[in-house]
Amino acid sequence: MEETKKKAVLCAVFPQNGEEESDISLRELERLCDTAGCSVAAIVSQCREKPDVRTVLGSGKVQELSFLCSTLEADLVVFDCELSPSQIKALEDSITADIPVIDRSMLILDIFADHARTLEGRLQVELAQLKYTSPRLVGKGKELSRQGGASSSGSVGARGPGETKLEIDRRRVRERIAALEEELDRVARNRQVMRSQRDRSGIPKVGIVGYTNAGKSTLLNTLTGAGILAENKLFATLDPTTRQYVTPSGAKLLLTDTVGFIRNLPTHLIKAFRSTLDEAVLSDVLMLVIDASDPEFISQTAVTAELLEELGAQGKPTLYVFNKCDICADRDALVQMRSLASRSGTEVVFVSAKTGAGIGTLVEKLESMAMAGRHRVTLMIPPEDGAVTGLIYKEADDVEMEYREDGILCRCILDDRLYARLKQYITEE
Ligand SMILES: Nc1nc2c(ncn2[C@@H]2O[C@H](COP(=O)(O)OP(=O)(O)OP(=O)(O)O)[C@@H](O)[C@H]2O)c(=O)[nH]1
Ligand SMILES: [Mg+2]
Repeated sequence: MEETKKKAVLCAVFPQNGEEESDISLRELERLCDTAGCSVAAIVSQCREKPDVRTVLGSGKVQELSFLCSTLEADLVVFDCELSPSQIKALEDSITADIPVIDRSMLILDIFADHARTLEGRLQVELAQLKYTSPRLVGKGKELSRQGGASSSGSVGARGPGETKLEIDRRRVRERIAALEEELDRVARNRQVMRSQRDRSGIPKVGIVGYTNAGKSTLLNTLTGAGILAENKLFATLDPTTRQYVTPSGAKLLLTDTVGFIRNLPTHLIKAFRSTLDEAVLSDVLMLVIDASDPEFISQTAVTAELLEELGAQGKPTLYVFNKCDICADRDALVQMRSLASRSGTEVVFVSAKTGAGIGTLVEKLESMAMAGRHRVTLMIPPEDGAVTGLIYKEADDVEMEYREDGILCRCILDDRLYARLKQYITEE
């Protein structure tokens, strides 16, 4: 399929001393292109204190870009930074070849559009595209006005938001945005109801979070045989998946895998996926998965931590899972992380979701974190104290009652307070 791949020219500007960071970001942009089914034909980057207001790159570089696009027969141009609608128009006008210019966020949204499977995921992507992409699709609207939605990969930059034609006027875009927001609200309320039903089961919830491609889905598959698509692509997972996992000692946990994080993810994109991210963030414990084989794992972890804070998940008990230890090159960095973690009291484990190494330790740690302040007990309640069963039904979790001649045998999970109160009945824990 190599010959059908679209050819992209990537562009970036960076300030003095910013070259290294820009390179890292560009390498990631290359991977995003690959995920979207494009190959990178050339990279145009320029050191500038400030991006040009009109065309980001300086005029000489724009000429070079135009020349490259023509000679390489490029199909699209992707800027690593955010572009305004007028910058896109100016750039498209300056490039001789009749090809679209898009930015990193538009590319990410294209990938999201391809990977969204659930109704909620699709609605979220369409809404984000209408809000972000549609005002930017100006100059080259002609070719970009195809129908969107479930198109196959490789159509990057050639897709409009959702099923909306780009020619539709602003009023209709506004109406569609309002309708989508309403629909999403309804879906989110449903999710809320499902969430509170699950809450009542009292099973601790574990959110699997981390940078894209860290191995979150692979880890959930290894633990539960969930059969989730895990691949060497960015944003393989868009919709959250929850699976119950029973630890070898019998504790039940609900594990949720969700969309990964990436650097330079605009805040409004995060907001668009807020309700699915909440699924992971509103859990009792977080498993923060890190690709320890990636030379950038430290900065990726910083990005993840920052985004988690933005989502209001700071301070939650977090288990740092250093994954892909089977192919980890930088052992020294790992040793450093381990000693740093032990000094700061952070919980860390080193695993390979692929080979299963370290998974036993991970489960032990996870269980003790998730069950902290919770006691799985068996109670024997004499018939004359039968009234306490009301309290247990109301406040304990995972309750099973067995009515016997000599009293009521009850298995359940108690929090610290209830545990202290019912201590006299406990026969086993
Ligand atoms: N060698 C090795 N590869 C792994 C390991 N865990 C995951 N991978 C590979 O890493 C790639 C990404 O794994 P995923 O599980 O899809 O990663 P993810 O975090 O769910 O990624 P997104 O859903 O895209 O955010 C896949 O090709 C996996 O096979 C591991 O422990 N060792
Ligand atoms: Mg995944």
